[in-house]
Amino acid sequence: MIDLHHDKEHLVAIMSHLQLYYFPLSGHSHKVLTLASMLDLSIETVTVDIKSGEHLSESFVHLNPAARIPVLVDGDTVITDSHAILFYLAQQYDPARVWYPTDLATQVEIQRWFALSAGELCTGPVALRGIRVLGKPGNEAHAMQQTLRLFSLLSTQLEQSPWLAGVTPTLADIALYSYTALIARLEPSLRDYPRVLDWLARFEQLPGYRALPAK
Ligand SMILES: N[C@@H](CCC(=O)N[C@@H](CS)C(=O)NCC(=O)O)C(=O)O
Repeated sequence: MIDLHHDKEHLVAIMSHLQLYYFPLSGHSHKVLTLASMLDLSIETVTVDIKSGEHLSESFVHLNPAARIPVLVDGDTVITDSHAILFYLAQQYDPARVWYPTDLATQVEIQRWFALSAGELCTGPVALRGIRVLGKPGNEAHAMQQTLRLFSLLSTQLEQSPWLAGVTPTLADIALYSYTALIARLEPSLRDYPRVLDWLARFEQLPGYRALPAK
């Protein structure tokens, strides 16, 4: 049977010209590129060299007044913030509603993980990697404590379900995967969280999985 709705959406995706302003080492950008790859969307990347301060340029701040990458441009639509971009791509280009399912309970769970992704994930793994790998200033002990807190939360959830928002992978897993995997690679004590490591390994088997940044 031909699904006309699906075909129309697919056509929209093919005809769109998606551009992502990003930086190759950015985990927030990696989330977006992962979903695009899993949805089989073609997306042009535009590098913004945040190391040399390109994100502070007048033209970039015009695009995103918060001066942060990633930023998605889809025709006349500009979306900033990785979570808003994930939501947009899922609503616009995932007609089967795999990544942001229609049922309210799952949507609520995804929003809860988005909040943790903008909170504990940033004060923990993002900050810790920044200090250790990217030479950013910060309190390493605090970042480590926050990282352990997040791993504990992930582990408790994964005791109850194979994926963060239930029985199938969703945007919640995409939002949390990149920085969790990057920090697990760096910090040996995180190997004490086998459920989290198993979840990372499961995620890496999903069709369209995109390899992590080099460091
Ligand atoms: N909440 C934002 C955070 C984005 C973010 O922090 N991006 C970093 C790179 S990964 C950035 O642009 N940093 C620029 C700066 O540090 O001034 C999101 O999820 O997109």
